[in-house]
Amino acid sequence: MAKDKERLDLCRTLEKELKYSRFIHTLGVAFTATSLSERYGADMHKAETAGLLHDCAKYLDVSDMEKLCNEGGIPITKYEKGNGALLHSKAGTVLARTKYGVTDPEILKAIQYHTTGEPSMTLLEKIIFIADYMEPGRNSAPNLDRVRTLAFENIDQCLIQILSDTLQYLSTTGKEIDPMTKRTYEYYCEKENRP
Ligand code: DGI
Ligand code: FE
Ligand code: FE
Repeated sequence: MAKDKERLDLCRTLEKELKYSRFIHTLGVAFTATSLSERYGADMHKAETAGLLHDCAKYLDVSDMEKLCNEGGIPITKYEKGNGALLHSKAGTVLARTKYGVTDPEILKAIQYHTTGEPSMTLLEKIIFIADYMEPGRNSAPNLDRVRTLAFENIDQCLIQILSDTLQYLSTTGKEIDPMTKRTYEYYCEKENRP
C-alpha cells in the first residue's frame, strides 16, 4: 500500500463509500496512526492502511456484517450478535481482505480488534485502537488531553485510560459490555501493576 496511486485510489473509494464525517474520521485515524507508528517504530504504511480501512464496514446492515463474519470464518459471540458497534470491526476485517485486497495478517488483526482491543495486542493493534479514540476530529470523550499526551509517552497507560473511560461510558449508557473490553482493561492494568 506504500505506492502513492494505491493510497490515493483507496482514499477516493472510501470517500465514496463512507459518510462524509466517517471519511474525515478515517483520514484522522490514518494520520494519527502514522504519527504513532513513527514514535514507536511500527510500520507506518501498515498503520496508514489499517487506519484507512478500520471502519470500512461501519455502514453495512447488521445482517450483512453477520454474513461477512460467517463467510470469513469469524465466530460471532452472543455479545456481538445484532450489535453493529461491535460487529463492524469483525466484518471490516473480512471486507478489507475480500474487497480491498489486504492480505497482511497484522493489518487485518488491527482492524478486527479496533473496538474492544484484546489482551496482549500487537503494537499495530494498540496504535489503531488509540488512533481511533484520539484522532483530531474526536472531541467528546473525557480526558482526551491526557489520552493524547499519554499516547506518545506511555502507550500501555494510554490504553488503560481509554479502556477505563470506555467502560465508564458504557456503564452510564447501560449498553452491554463485551467481556473482551473488560478483559483487555484488566490485562493491561495487571501488566502495569495497577488495581
Ligand atoms: O467505529 P467508531 O465509532 O469510530 O469507534 P469504535 O469502533 O471504537 O466503536 C465505538 C463504539 O463501540 C462506541 O459506541 C462504544 C462501543 N463499544 C466499545 N466497547 C464496547 C462497545 N459497545 C458495547 N456494547 N460493548 C463494548 O464492550
Ligand atoms: Fe470502529
Ligand atoms: Fe473509527
